[in-house]
Amino acid sequence: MVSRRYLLVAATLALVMSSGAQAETIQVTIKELAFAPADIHAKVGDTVKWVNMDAVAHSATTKGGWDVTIPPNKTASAVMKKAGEINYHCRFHPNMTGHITVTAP
Ligand SMILES: [Cu+2]
Repeated sequence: MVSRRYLLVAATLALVMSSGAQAETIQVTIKELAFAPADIHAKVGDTVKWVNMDAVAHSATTKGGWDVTIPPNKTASAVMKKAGEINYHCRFHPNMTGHITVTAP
């Protein structure tokens, strides 16, 4: 006979598995005045985390959108809130550019 406890565990597991993918954190390294990788894919709800390995501050700046400053040897992040194609650049070094494709979760 199947125990009540077993059924509860199975039901909970099914619920967890059907709730979809967990939000992820996608890491972008900044080194020698460049974003690497410069082109990433994310889902709505995911976090993009920039890791600045340079001795100078950088930013991930979008036109009319979010603006994240990443101090030297520090990290900073932004949550992707809506689907779309995002072009970003560094406020301090405009030739530093990156791109994020954000898709529905
Ligand atoms: Cu920069």
